[in-house]
Amino acid sequence: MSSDCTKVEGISVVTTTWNESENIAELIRRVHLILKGKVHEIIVVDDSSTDGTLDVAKQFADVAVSKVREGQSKGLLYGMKLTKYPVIVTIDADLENNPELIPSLTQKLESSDLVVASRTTLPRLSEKLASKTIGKSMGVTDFFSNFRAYKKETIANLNLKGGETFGGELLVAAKKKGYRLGELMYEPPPRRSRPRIGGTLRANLRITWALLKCYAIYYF
Ligand SMILES: Nc1nc2c(ncn2[C@@H]2O[C@H](COP(=O)(O)OP(=O)(O)OP(=O)(O)O)[C@@H](O)[C@H]2O)c(=O)[nH]1
Ligand SMILES: [Mg+2]
Repeated sequence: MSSDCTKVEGISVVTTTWNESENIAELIRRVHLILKGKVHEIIVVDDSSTDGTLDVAKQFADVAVSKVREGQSKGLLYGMKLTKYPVIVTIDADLENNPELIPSLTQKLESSDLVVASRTTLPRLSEKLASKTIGKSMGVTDFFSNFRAYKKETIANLNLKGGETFGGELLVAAKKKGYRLGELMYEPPPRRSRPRIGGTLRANLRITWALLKCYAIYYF
């Protein structure tokens, strides 16, 4: 890997969507703007949105594919396997992850194999719990943040065992393979009022279940 991951070798930015037609064009615009002059591509994996997200993505992204709805983790892995550059950035499509941080994120790959952009404030109880438990073992505050930069080899030969783990398994698998995890802290913009993964109770239960699955994968 060259010392400047952002300049020489190219960056593949991957996002997954489910009904993000209001946000996807703006996300792609901001990614292109911040990576202007750098070799890059944007890949959108849409899980059969019903609001026309795919049509918008096809207009602006380099690659836009549709598949059956299987959740964010499988969507991310699917998209990562379509990438052509050695540096991969994953980012949520809902504009809660500032694309403007991508250069700082990829720059940190000089001293790590995978870098997580961690929010300074974690909104959900389950996310705080993950941070204080498995996150401590990983050295990552925002364990379920999918705003990350990866050297491509960290995801090679990776098959998800846990199903939907909101990206947790990707982190655990990389750690188990001995890759170095880094972190970039950032202050997130305000969250939207209706997250796709469910309201407060449902989201907390789903995230806690994902946390248990990640622990099992980490230790067994
Ligand atoms: N491919 C795919 N992507 C999904 C699915 N559900 C959510 N996403 C995407 O995953 C990203 C995160 O979803 P959010 O609803 O923002 O979940 P969250 O960020 O944990 O929730 P908030 O913190 O409240 O925003 C967004 O880009 C969604 O469009 C899904 O079933 N399949
Ligand atoms: Mg979100």
